[in-house]
Amino acid sequence: MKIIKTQVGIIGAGPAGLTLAHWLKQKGISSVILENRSQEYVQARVRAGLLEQNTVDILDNLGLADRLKKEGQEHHGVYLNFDGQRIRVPFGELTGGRNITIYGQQEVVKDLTEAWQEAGETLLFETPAIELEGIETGSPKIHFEQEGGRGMVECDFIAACDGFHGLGRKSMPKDSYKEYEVTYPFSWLGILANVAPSSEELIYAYHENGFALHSLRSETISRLYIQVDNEDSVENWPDEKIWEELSIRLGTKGWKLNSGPIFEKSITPMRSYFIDNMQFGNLFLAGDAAHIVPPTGGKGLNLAIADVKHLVDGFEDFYQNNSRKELDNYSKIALKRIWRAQDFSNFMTTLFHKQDEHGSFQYQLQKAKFDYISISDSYKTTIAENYVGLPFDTFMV
Ligand code: RFL
Ligand code: PHB
Repeated sequence: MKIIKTQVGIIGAGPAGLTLAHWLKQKGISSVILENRSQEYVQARVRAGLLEQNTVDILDNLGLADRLKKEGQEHHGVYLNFDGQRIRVPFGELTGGRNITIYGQQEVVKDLTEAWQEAGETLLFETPAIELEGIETGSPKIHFEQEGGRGMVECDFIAACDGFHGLGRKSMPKDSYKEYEVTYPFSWLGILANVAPSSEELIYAYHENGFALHSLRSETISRLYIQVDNEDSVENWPDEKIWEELSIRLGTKGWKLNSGPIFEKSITPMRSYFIDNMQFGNLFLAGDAAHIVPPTGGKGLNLAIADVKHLVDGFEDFYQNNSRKELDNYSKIALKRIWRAQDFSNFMTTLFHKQDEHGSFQYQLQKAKFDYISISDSYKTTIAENYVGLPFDTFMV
């Protein structure tokens, strides 16, 4: 049996696991990463694109942002549409110069994976963690499978960065946390298309046909989403129908949507989920393993990286000062930001999605909010500072 010894055993090579590994290395703490899927699969998985200022700064400080700085696009504002009326929320002047950057999650994953491999560090693909042992002790173990054989990681701590369906959360005793979950009655149909973006900045739109979002990946690739029913399937959405619907929902006077060949189409359900305790003994959860937010606020990946920041603080305190104080506070501090992000994501989701008939009480509340945002700098500031992400020193325990 293959036995690997390290200080922190990391499950999952998504944004959380990879960032944690690099950051620990910078602090002189060793780790290995186990990943269920193949390298090709992980690097091709299309997901997020919006990086908060904190996330960009962290990757930059780790020396992992060279390509991001070159190819990513910094945005200084966002457009909000309601019934064809468009307003802009500028970031710079409302947030003291903080911005967002558009750069695909799979590009982040690719950059971090390659840098880890180039440094000669261990990342085992197609190697699922199958069982955790001794998480309540100082020497936990991760049992894994590889090419039909078995192996084990012997470590001081386990970091479960293994996403929503991972093993980490399932390995916590059921009575060690409470679960909170909201399933929204709609989903997103997301596309990637070979066409120049029709807007330099993102557009979130409420329309009586439903929500739409215009995002982008590069000067030649657009990323767009529309609200669909939970029971809907991509077969019901030929390319022409998608472009027609996007054009209606995002439309405003004097603006035209560019259309082009669609090369990726998928449907994502909208869900808010989290647990109120992200650690047990020497097992710590980070990222989607512990929480899911609906993508309307662009917060999922950014929350995962924020968890990692607090986890690194904890491990550094442990290895440098022989203290568990920061580690013991991990859930408490991480959850402050998670609650904030749950609220903001829920706010953006309920503001822009069609939930009830056009003209209903719910609709009037949404419209009243939008009308107020359009005249109030305070409301715009609230949106801007949440959207670009609050600085780390905002949250204390
Ligand atoms: P990930 O990325 O799911 O990575 C977890 C990894 O763990 C592996 N794994 C295992 N490995 C070994 N053994 C096991 N037993 C394992 N079980 C699982 C998995 O294969 C996987 O590689 O979690 P992480 O690192 O926490 O990252 C979270 C983000 O991926 C997620 O929050 C975002 O993609 C959410 N999200 C967005 N977040 C943003 O911040 N900004 C956005 O603009 C944004 N847009 C989005 C999104 C998510 C979307 N979808 C498809 C859910 C748009 C969409 C459409
Ligand atoms: C994306 O570009 O994929 C994206 C941007 C903003 C969101 C969600 C997804 O709120």
